[in-house]
Amino acid sequence: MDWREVKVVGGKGGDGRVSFLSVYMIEFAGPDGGDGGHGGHVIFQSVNAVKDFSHVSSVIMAQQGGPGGNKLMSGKNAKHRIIKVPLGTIIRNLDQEIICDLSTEGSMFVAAKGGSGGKGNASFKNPVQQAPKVAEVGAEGEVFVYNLELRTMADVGLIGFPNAGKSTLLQAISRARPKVASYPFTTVNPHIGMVQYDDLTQLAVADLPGLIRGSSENKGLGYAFLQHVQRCRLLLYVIDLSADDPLDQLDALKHELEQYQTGLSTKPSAIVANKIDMPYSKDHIKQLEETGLEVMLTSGRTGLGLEHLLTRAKQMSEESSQLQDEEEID
Ligand SMILES: Nc1nc2c(ncn2[C@@H]2O[C@H](COP(=O)(O)OP(=O)(O)OP(=O)(O)O)[C@@H](O)[C@H]2O)c(=O)[nH]1
Ligand SMILES: [Mg+2]
Repeated sequence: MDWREVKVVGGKGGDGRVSFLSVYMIEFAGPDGGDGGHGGHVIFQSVNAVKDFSHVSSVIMAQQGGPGGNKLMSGKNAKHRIIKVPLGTIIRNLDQEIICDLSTEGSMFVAAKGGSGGKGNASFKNPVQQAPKVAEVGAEGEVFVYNLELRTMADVGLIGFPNAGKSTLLQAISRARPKVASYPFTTVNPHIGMVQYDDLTQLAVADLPGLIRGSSENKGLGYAFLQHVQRCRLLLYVIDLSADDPLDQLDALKHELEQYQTGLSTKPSAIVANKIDMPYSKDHIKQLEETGLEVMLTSGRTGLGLEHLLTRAKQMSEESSQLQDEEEID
């Protein structure tokens, strides 16, 4: 329920009315058809209390405006239809472009405007045409299709190929208990673990399902979760040192991120060179260090290097959040 396609339909405007007034002693008292009311908008509003899209239906229509009456009475404006969505909802159009990011409590996005009400015949009266028999029909509301998706707000994202040891790491550093097994694609949903520090601060670390070559083209499991990567402040590339050619792993991971969204692989990041306890694993470290990224040597299994990893992860994510704040002020 962290993704949904919805069609939104603004309410139709009410029709204008054709009517002529006839009162005592004046048979032709002139046109008195009122205007139609406006149709309602469909609006998305982000609230913290809502956690997923399970209550959001796939077609959402707003009410129609009321028709114009006689005696110049306007039709009723329809109420807007407000749909509550979770904080961190991203709204994309069908070209997958992000058009709105509802990340603060209470913010709203007008997804489909209602049509305006039609004018009644009274509005068409002019010196030449004293008894117009025309009125406008109400305009149709807007119709759009959007994709709603939920971005998890983790500080740190663990990115890696299946079996690299991401879940083992998360188990070792937090109380989260994602499944660990020696086959690929063990993790099918992102897990978030909270790392507790002595100074009472916390860091949310996301264990994301393994990426493979072609994930950005929707191969394997990773695609649906690449969206979560966008909001992580720090990316940790978890590289399996016991596998062939770690540098190639890193390039492939970066490539998939970049294919998914340009600029994603240039986020603040570091390399977690994992499974350092395995034989020959140290042979590849130099290669990784030459990439210019900081390399942290770890073993999720023996616990080696985890303390250093946590200290640096905290420092780096704080640095990047300061950077972000400064950018926002600019
Ligand atoms: N020797 C050694 N084995 C490890 C280490 N970390 C993980 N493993 C083993 O590697 C295998 C895969 O570990 P997982 O933590 O499930 O890997 P993952 O990256 O979460 O894999 P997916 O969920 O499939 O993407 C398991 O058999 C782990 O026991 C490590 O530091 N050293
Ligand atoms: Mg896993």
